[in-house]
Amino acid sequence: MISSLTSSILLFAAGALAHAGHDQTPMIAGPLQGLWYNSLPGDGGTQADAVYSGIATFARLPYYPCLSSETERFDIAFLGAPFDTGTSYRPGARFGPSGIRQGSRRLNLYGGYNVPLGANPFTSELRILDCGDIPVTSYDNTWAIRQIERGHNSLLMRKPFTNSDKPGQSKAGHTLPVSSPSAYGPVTVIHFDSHLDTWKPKVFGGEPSDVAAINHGTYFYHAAMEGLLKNDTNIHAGIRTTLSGPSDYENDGYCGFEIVEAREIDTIGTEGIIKKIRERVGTTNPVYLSMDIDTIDPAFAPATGTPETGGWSTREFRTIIRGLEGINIIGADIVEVAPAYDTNAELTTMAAADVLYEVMTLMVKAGPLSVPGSTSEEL
Ligand SMILES: *[C@@H]1O[C@H](CO)[C@@H](O)[C@H](O)[C@H]1NC(C)=O
Ligand SMILES: [Mn+2]
Repeated sequence: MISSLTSSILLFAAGALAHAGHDQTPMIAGPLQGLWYNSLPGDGGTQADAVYSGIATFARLPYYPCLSSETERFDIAFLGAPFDTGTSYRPGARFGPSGIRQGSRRLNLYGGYNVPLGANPFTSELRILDCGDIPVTSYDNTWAIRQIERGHNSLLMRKPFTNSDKPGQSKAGHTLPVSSPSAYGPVTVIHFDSHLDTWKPKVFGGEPSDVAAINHGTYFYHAAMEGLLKNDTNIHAGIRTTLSGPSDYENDGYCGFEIVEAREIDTIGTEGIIKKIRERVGTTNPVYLSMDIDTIDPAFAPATGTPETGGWSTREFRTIIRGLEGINIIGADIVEVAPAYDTNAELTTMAAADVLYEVMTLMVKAGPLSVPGSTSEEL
C-alpha cells in the first residue's frame, strides 16, 4: 500500500484491495487488537489509539448523537450549542464546542486522575457521553433559541443511565436558565464572568426589536424577569466590566445577584472568593454553574468574544471551581470560547477543557443527582 510517511488522511473504498487482486496482502480478521496500544483506564473505554489521533470528542469520551434518539441514556452528557449571533463584539463562538473538544484531547493522556480532587472522573460507574451538538441556525436567533431549548429539554427529561428513578444532568449552553423552565423550579446560579449579563436591553443596545433585546449581555435579566432564578441566592464572580453607570449594579441586585469583583482576589485570595460563593448559594439549593471563559485573563485565554484584562489566571480559576465541592450542581456550561482568536498553542481551548474537567470531576464525586420532589433529601 502506498502511503505518505508524514501525517495524512486516506480515503478508502471497502474492498478496494480485494478487487485490485492484491492476493499477497495478508487478510486481518477481527477488531485489529494488534494495532491498539493505549488502553489506559481513563480512555473512555472505547478508543485505544494515541490521544492526538482519532476524531475529537470531549476528553475522548464515547460519542453518541443523543438528539437522534429519545431513549439514549447517560449520567453526565456534554452537549454543544454552536451559536454566536447574539454577540456584541467578536463573533466566532460557534466554533467553541469543536475547539474545546480539540483542546480536551490530552485530558486523559496519563489516565485522567484528578490529583487535587482525589478522584478519576473517567473510571467511575457513571455513563458519561459526548452527545455532540444541538443543530443551531445562524440565520434566526428566535429559532436558534428554540432549538437550544428543545435540545436541552430533550436531555434534561431523560432518565439517567445508572439510576433510572432520577433525572439526568447535562452540561449545555449559557442559555439554559433563560430558555428552559428548569425541572427543579427556580434555580440558583453561580455565574463566572467579567461581565454582568443582567443588563436591561436598552443598556446593551437591544432596543430595536424583541429579537435584539435577547443577547449575550441581557439573558440573565430575562431569566430573572421570567422567574427562573431563585432571588437573593445568585452570585457573579470575576466581574471587572465597565458599566453604563452605577445603576447597572442596582439592577443586578434587583435581578437577584451578589457580585464578587475579579480584583478581590488581591485581598481575600481564592479561599476568600470560594467562601463568599459558598455562603451565598448554600449546599441544598440546586445550582446551575455558568462560566464565561473571559473570567480568565486574556493572557491565558485570549480567544473570547469580549476580552477584559485584569482577570484571574487559569490556575486561580481552576482552584476556585474545585472549591465548589459539596454544592448541589445540577448543570454547567462554559461559553464565549471563540477559537479563531486563540494562539497556535490552543491556550484558550485547553483552559476551557480543563475547567470542564474540574466540573466533571465534581459531578462524578457527587454521584447521581437527587430527584426534585422525590422521597429523599431536600431541594
Ligand atoms: C430580589 O431581592 C432583592 C433583595 O432582597 C430585592 O431588592 C429585589 O426587588 C428582588 N427582585 C425581584 C425581581 O423580586
Ligand atoms: Mn463575559
